[in-house]
Amino acid sequence: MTKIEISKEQREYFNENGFLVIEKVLDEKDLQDVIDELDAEIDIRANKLFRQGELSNLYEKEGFETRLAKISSETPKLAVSIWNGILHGPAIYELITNPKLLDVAEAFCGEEVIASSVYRLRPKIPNYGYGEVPWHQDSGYFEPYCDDSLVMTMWIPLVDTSAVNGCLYVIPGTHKKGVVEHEMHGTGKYLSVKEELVPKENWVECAVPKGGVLLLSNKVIHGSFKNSTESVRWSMDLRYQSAKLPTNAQITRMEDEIVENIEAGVPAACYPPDADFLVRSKIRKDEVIVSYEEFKKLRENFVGKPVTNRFGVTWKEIQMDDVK
Ligand SMILES: O=C(O)CCC(=O)C(=O)O
Repeated sequence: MTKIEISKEQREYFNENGFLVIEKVLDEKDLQDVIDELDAEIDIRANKLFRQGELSNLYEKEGFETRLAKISSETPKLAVSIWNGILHGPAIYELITNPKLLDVAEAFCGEEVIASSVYRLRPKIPNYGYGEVPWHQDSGYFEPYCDDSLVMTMWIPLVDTSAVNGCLYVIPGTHKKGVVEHEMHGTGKYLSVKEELVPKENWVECAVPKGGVLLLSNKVIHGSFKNSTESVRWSMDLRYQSAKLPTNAQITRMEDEIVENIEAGVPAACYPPDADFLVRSKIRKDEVIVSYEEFKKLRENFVGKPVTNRFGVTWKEIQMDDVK
């Protein structure tokens, strides 16, 4: 397989703006396995809701882009039950460890690449409030200790995205100004940059086509708005960092790597609630997670620590209790 190369111009663009769109990274097959896995989950969960009398129709004739939208017009329960990082099937594991994505991660984060379980599945349902993600910096959610390091998000659409179906918007250059104050968003489900701190101009619409990847710095302000179509805007956001940073991945630590030190204020990981794992390495080849079974075990057995509450507000990710 040919290695994905990042040009000098792309690197400079990312450093200058805090984001970069790369088209045609993933091919149809890379994404189809994830789509098939999601289709199968939707089918199982729709049948359960149907048997429980919470759904009047299975909408079996609808495709990937519309079935969950139809189901959600009757109940948000199915969408919420697969939202965020709940699912961890084999295709999701294959996507996180896809060599093309790891080439990109390596180009920015270095040779020792850690993937984080703080990956999220986001089926943005038409006209569903929680689907809009307010302006934020990912670092607002992470440990302050990692503010000045790169924890890269790769935002991966599973369908073509545009302003109409709720693509991402970024405010270029905001990653250079540090982490600004966030508050709890009205939904109680997200942090959002305080309104007066959000630049009012130069919002860039990132209409990423399927197969493309949007790279985001952990400090660039970004968010997404309403989906005004009748289809679901499906996407996943994955995260990668260097093993030199704090990480709870079970790996041998090298001399130049930062390990947890409570007295010195060094956290266990940049996002301690979720499990990190080594996905590419030159010096610890034997410690790379190479099988779905290992990944699954890690996801199921990991007990995380809370993240420092730096803004004094508590928020709770969307969960089933919200849709009773
Ligand atoms: O997918 C979205 O709408 C929001 C994603 C996001 O904010 C993120 O990946 O940090």
